[in-house]
Amino acid sequence: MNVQTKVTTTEDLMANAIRALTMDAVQQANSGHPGAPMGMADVAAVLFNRFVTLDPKQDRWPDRDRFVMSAGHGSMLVYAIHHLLGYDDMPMDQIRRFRQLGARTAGHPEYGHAKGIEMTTGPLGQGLATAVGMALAERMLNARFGDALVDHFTYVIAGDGCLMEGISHEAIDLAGHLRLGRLVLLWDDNGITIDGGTDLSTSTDQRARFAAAGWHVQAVDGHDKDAVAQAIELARTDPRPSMIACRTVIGYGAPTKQGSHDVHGAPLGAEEIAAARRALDWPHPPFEIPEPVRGAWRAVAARGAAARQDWARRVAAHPQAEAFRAAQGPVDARALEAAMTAHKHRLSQDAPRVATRKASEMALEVVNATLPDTAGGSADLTGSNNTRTKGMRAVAPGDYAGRYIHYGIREHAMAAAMNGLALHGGLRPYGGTFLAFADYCRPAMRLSALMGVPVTYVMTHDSIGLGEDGPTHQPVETLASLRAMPNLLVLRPADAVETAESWALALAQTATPVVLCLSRQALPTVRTRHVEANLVARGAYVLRGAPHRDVTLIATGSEVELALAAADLLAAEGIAAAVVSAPCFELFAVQGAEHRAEVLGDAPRIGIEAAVRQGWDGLMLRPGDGFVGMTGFGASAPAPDLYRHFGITAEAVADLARHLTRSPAAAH
Ligand SMILES: Cc1ncc(C[n+]2csc(CCOP(=O)(O)OP(=O)(O)O)c2C)c(N)n1
Ligand SMILES: [Mg+2]
Repeated sequence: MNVQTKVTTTEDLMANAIRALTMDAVQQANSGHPGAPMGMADVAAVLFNRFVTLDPKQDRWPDRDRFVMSAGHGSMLVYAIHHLLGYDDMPMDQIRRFRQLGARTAGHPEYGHAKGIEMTTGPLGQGLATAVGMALAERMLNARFGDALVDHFTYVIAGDGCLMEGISHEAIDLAGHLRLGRLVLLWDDNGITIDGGTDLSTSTDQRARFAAAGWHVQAVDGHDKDAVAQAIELARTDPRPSMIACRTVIGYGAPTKQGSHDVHGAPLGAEEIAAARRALDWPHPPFEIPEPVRGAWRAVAARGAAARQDWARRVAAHPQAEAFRAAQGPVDARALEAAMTAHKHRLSQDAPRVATRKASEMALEVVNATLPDTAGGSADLTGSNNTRTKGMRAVAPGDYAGRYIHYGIREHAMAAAMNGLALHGGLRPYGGTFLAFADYCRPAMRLSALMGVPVTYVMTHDSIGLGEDGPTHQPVETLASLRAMPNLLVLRPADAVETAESWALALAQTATPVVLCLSRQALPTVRTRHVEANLVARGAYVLRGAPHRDVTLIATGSEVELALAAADLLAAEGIAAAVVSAPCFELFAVQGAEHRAEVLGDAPRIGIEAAVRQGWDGLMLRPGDGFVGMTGFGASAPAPDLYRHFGITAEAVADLARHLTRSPAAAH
C-alpha cells in the first residue's frame, strides 16, 4: 500500500506527533506495538482536540471525560498523548524509557503508574467492559447530583481483538440495554490482528452486532478527520451508546509496512522509520516535538482546565457539594463500624441459625442503610445471592436513580463493570454470583486485584454444601485458585457474626478487592460471645481454646461447625482439641509470627474445608498434619448425604485426630 499522507492542518501535525513518538519509543525499546497508535492517531487527535475534556493538572477531577485505551497494546498512543498534553509525570524521558524497569511507560497502560491512566488494559476486551461500568457510574451519579456536577463522556478505543473477545458481547449487550448514551466506542477497524487479516478468524458483521444490541452505529474513514469529528458529534447526541467503526490502516505512515500484520507488534526498523518521516513530512529528530505542535496539544489541556474551573465554581455553589465530595472518598468507616458493632452484638445474643448468604443480606441491610454509595447487583441470582436489600431500587434503561444493578447472566461483564464503577469513583460496587462461577469473572477479578480496586464479590453456594445442583455448581478448587491471586482477600465466614465482620472489612478496603464465600446451607452462630474487635481481620483466631492442646482443628466457613462437633467428640475421650476459625488466609499470612504461633499451636493440626487441600500447606499445615476435605469434584445429592459420602464429618475429623495424637509420627 502506498499512502502519501497529506499534512495540511494543525490536527494533522498533532496526529503525526503521536506517530513519531510511537515509532521512536518502540524502536528505542526494541519492542512494543506501533501499529494501533499509528493507525488511530488521526482519530485520537480529533477526539482529544475537539472533544475530550480533562485537566492534566487535576488528573482526578471527578467530572473529567474518561478515556480508555481498550486495545492496551497500543499503550504508546496513551503515553504520547499524555506527554503532549503536558502531564507533569510524563516528560520525554519517560517516552524514551518506554517499557523499561521502573518507567511509568509500562508495556501496557497500568493504572496507578501514571496520572490520567483510567485503568489497566492489555487483556483484550476488559477496557471496553470496564468502560461500560464507568459510563454507568456517570449516569448513576448524574441521577443523584445533576448535570451541574456530573456530566461527562466515556470514550473507548477498541480493536478487532476487543470485539472478538467474548466479554465484548456481554458488555455491549448490557450497555445497549441500559442505554448508556454517554459511551462512545471508537473501533479501530483495521482488518488486522497478529496472525494476519481478520478474515482468518471472523466473519461477524460488527456493525449489525452492535445495532442488534441497541447501539447507535456509524462507519467512517478513520483518516478523514472531519468525518471522524462529525461522527463523534452525532455519537454524543444520540441517546444510545455509540460505536463508530473507524476504517484505518494499521501502522499508517510506515510506507512499506502499513496495512500489514508486520506492523502490529514489532519495531519498524531505522530505515522504515526514516521513510515514514518523509512520508509524514515530519523532518524532526527522534523525541523532538516542534513547539507549535506542542502548543496545539497544550491548548486541549487549557480548554480542559477552564472547564474544570467552571465546574469547581458550580460545585462551590451547589447544595449537594458536601455529599458529592464525601462520595468521592472512602466510606464513612466510623459510621459503618458503629452500625456493624451493634449488629454483631444483636447476632451474638440472638444466635440465629442462618446460611452465611442470608447473614450477608442481614449485614447488607445495615451497610446499605449506613452507606449511601453502595451499588449492589447480581448476575441474575439476586434471590440466591441475597444481594438486594429492602427498598433498594433497581437501575433501569434511562432511569439511573436506583442503586441495584441487574447485570443479567453476564458474570464477566459484571466483574469488569464493577471495576469501572469503582474506578470512576463515587460508588462502592458489590455483585453476586455462585462461587463456582468465579471463573467466569476471573479475568476482571484479576484486574481488580492488579489495579487495587476495592470491589466486593459476593459469591454464594460455596461448596458441596449447596447440595442437589451437583458438581457443576460445587466449587472445590475455586478457593485455592482465588487464594493464589495476589492482592485479593478471600473471606469464608463461619457464621452471621463473621459475615458481618467480613462485610465491615470488605468496605474498609481502599486498594484491595474482596471475595465473600458464603454458604447456601444454614449454619449455627458460633460466636455467641460478643467482642468489639473484628476477629476476621486477624485472618484466623482461636474460637475455642484448650488449656493443653492435644490437637488443633482449623476450619473455615461451614466446616467450623464440624470442627466444634469433632472437638466435643474428642473431649468426651479426654483429647483436648482447640478449634481455630480461619476465615481469611491472606490476612493470617501477614499477621505477626506471634499471633500465628499462638493460633496454630504446637500440637498436631487438622485442616477442615470442603475443598481441595492446595493452599493449606505451609501456611496452616506442616508435613504430617492432616486434612479433611475434597480430593475431586462433588456430586448431586442433598448436602448432608454429600458430606457423609465425601467423608467430611465430625467423626472423620475425630478419627484423624485420634490417629495423629497417638501416632508416633506426630512428633510436633
Ligand atoms: C485476552 C487477550 N488475548 C490475547 C492477547 C494478545 N494480543 C495482543 S494484541 C492481539 C491482537 C489484537 O488485534 P487487534 O485488536 O486488531 O489489534 P491491532 O493488531 O489492530 O493493533 C492479541 C491476540 C491479549 N492481549 N489479550
Ligand atoms: Mg486490528
